[in-house]
This record gives sequence, C-alpha cells and structure tokens, in this order.
Amino acid sequence: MKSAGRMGIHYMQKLNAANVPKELVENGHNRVIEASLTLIRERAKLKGELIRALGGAVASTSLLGVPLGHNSSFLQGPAFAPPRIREAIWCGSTNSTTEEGKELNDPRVLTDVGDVPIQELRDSGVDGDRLMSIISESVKLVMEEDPLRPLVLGGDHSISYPVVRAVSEKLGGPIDILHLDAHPDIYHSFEGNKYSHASSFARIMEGGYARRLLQVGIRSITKEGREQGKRFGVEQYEMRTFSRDRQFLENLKLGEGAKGVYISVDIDCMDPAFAPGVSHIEPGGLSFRDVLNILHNLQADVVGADVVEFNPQRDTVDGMTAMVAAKLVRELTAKISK
Ligand SMILES: [Mn+2]
Repeated sequence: MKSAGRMGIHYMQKLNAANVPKELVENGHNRVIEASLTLIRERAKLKGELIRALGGAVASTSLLGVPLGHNSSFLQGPAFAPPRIREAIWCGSTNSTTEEGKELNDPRVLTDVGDVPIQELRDSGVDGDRLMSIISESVKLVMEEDPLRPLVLGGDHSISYPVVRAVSEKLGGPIDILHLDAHPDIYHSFEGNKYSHASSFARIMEGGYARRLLQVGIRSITKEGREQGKRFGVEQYEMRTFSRDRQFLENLKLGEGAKGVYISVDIDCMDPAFAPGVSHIEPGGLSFRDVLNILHNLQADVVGADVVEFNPQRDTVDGMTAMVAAKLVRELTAKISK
C-alpha cells in the first residue's frame, strides 16, 4: 500500500539538479516563488476589492489550497484534495446555503484565492524550509487584504504549522487552537522529518504560536504523544471519555484574551464510517454531527481554519468523503464570515 501510494505521485519528486550550477537553480526557483506569490497577492486584492464594492464585511472567508502530501508518513494522496473539495462545495446535489443560513454564493461570505503551487515549487528545487515559508507568506498575503480570513484546504497536516505561524505572526500574538483529530500530531519529529504531518503541533507549541491547544477526537496516541502533550500544556480530549466530555466540548468558549481562535480539522477525527477517504483509518471516532455540534456551538472569533488529510485516493467511488470535507468547509465558512 505504501509503495503504491507513493508511486502514484512520483512525478512530484524534487528537481534532480546535481549537475546544474547552483546559481542557475537558485535564480530559477526565486522566479517561480515570486510568480506564485504574485498570483495569490493579486487574487486576494481582487477579492478584497470585490467585497468592498459589495458593501464590505467584518470578516470574510477566503479559500487557499495547499496541495501538499509529501510530509505524510504513509500515503501522499492529500496532495490531490483541494480540487476535489472545491468540486464538492459547489456540487449541484445540494444548495449554497449553510445550515444556519449563510449564503455561500455571496462573495462577502466566501471567495477563493486558488492554490499555492506546491508541485511547481518543489519541481523548481525549493527545499522544505523554504516551502514552509512560502506557505506562511501566502497566508499573510490573504490576511493583508482586509476583511479576508484564510480557510486552508490541505494537504496533509504538516501545513498547519506554517499556516498557524502566519496567522499568529500577522495578528501579533498567540491564538487559541481547536484541533479535531484522531492523532495529536505532536511527535518531536517523525521518521527524521521535523515537518512531518505527525509533528506539526510540536512546531506550533515550540514557536509559542498557541496560547491554548485543545485536541478533540484523540484515539491513537503513544507514550510520547501524551508526554509531549503534558510538556506543552495541551488539553487532550480522548474519544474513550467523549461521552463524559461531550457537554463541555459542545459548549466551548475560546479566544478571550488571545488574538483569536484557529480551527484545524483533520478529516480522520471522524469515524471512518462517516469519512472513509483518509490515509490513517482509525475506528471509534466522532460522528459528523458531533463535529458540527462542536463547531456550531463554539463561541469564538475564528481568525482562520484548515481542513486537512482528506485522501481522495482512498475515497468511495461516489466521493463521499469529499462531500464530508466540503460540508465542513461550508460550515467553517459560516463560522468565520460575519
Ligand atoms: Mn490524524
């Protein structure tokens, strides 16, 4: 399974530049980076102008795709998720109104600035550190354009680190994070990769980007995961005690005294019965309605969010998980936009 999953996207390997002069490669990837950031900057500006022309908004959700899968420890399919999620958001089988009545067709509620071209950047020889910085930079370009707030479509969970870093830096202080996941993703590093999708929250906590981190849906956690959780003061809510914690988790109030609240949703927080299209199938998870109850009842100023780890290569033929991911994006949009 592992090799098949990796082979499927082996064209995304890094540029083989062993015999090419260093300056030539450096120059080339600088131009590709500049072009990538320019496209996102101009699209964000355009959406900002459109929203202001329509009368403005206090906060407006803008989608930013980050099709990155190579920091996964098992399969890399999440790189293919953003277009599948977008397709499902606008699928004709449903309408454009969220459960609580927000109209997604209104650009003041939802816009899209496109994808960070991860494949093109890697192909031009950009390394891991630089790639993370480009993701951060892209998020900041979206936030630069008031009233846009980023809702990031992953990608594997490694992207939450550069995204949260950008949100916190841009707002000038730590934020509270609500993290829904089967896993705590808090290993110091995984298989030697400090940017692994299993380590993103270690990087976030080390960086001081989060004041509080609440992890909900946890049911695959090792000794190191618990120790790291303690070390960083993480509030870990495990599935085995969910029936006891439900009342509290479905009535959360976060972000008071912080710069805002960030929501990170790993699709595998849900039971595979609801969302089979994930790389790490982990039975015993939240229902889709559990997740919506937590989100709908949350009292918070949501400054950014991500939906990660949807793996289209493992979805049903009808794209059931794509619809699940899309509905989460729709409901998160309703939570952010005002
Ligand atoms: Mn997970």
